[in-house]
Amino acid sequence: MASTRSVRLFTRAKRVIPGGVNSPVRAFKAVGGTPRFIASASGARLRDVDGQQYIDYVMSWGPMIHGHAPAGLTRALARQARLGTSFGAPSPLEVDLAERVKALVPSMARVRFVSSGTEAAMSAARVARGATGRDKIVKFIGCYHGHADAFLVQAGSGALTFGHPNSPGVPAGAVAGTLLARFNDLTSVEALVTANPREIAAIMIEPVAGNMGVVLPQPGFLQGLRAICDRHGILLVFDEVMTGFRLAPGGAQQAFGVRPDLTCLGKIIGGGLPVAAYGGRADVMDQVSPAGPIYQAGTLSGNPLAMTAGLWSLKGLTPALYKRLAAMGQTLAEGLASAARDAGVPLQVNAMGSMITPFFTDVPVRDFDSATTSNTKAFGVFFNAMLDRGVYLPPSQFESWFLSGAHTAKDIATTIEAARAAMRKVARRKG
Ligand code: KE4
Repeated sequence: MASTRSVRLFTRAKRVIPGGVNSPVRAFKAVGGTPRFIASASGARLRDVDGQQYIDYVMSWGPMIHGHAPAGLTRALARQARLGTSFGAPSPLEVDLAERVKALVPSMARVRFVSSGTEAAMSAARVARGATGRDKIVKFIGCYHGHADAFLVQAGSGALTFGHPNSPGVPAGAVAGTLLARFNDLTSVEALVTANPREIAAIMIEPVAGNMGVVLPQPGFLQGLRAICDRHGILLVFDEVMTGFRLAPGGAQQAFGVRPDLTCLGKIIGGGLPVAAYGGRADVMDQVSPAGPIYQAGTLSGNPLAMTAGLWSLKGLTPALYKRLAAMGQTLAEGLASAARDAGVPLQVNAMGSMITPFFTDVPVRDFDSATTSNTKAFGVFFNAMLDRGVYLPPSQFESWFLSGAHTAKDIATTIEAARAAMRKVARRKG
């Protein structure tokens, strides 16, 4: 049952904040019930305002790869806060972090910090247009690149969850240059390139999609995009806001060995503080103001408090961490599949490392169309049954679960036990 304090807070919140939340997917609308208002978090756990604890698989939608409130991070932030939180002037910390990012993601010869993944993606698109002199961008149905106008076309994440992937308020002109391809379908990309000769500035993609739920690139798909871009003078942009530092220290581009021209980063890069970045080839990025004419700016970009969190977050990306995350991810994925099988619930589990999505469908999920065959009612029953058992999942079928270095084998075992009971409940509800 929802905690009473959360119910009262949600009522208050809705009087002053649209839908009572500051980001739609948090509102539990897709799964029903009252969002839990969180009082504190530590390690792999959240504690709501009534003291109820949960094993957390949202992890702030990805940033907390080391878990919540690690002591080293909170100490570093306390120290920096006493030295100042934002100067509006260059500081050594942003140079340190930019060098660290370049060392981990070698394709990023230049890095520009911004404060959200939305800013990173919209800036990367502008730079691609400015550098090529072309206006059109290819995106993939079901991928999400933040809420900038040009990308709110058949977008994923919350836009998909609430069924308004094309938002009101986005003028037709803003999306006229946005072309839609299908994930894992190179033919759909080639058709757009043929139909728009020398007009496409960039192909932008989540190299492992997370915003229609986790959807992996089929063998050769990313390599195929690279070849199409090379043949047609198109920039390949990897939106690694979610996959960056998550799937490997160098992100999906390291994991799959495909080098994009531009990359967007977010989430883990800020360790839970508002940091995102875009960057890539020097000949492209050196056209960004003030080095060049393409304008982009931000009051809090590179602020020392956020840079401190980012530096701490990236320092801890050790091989041992990724080994543990991959092992726990595999155990959890197998446990979910087994729980569904034993309960007779159709389930497809897509996973890579510490990103997982159980789709409530018997159709293998390889793109938006197959993802949307999922039974979202069944997911809602599963979600609430897990929440009642102290496991906090992303409140949408079309999101990725995230693990952290703070999760333990015991947490995974507890989660699988809860999933066995929750799957039996789904089966009874024929949700
Ligand atoms: P933000 O503007 O929310 O920082 O980043 C936008 C963004 C861009 N690109 C990718 C690949 C992303 O996953 C995101 C944001 N991800 C969602 C979770 N699916 C954020 C959660 C939310 O909207 O509250």
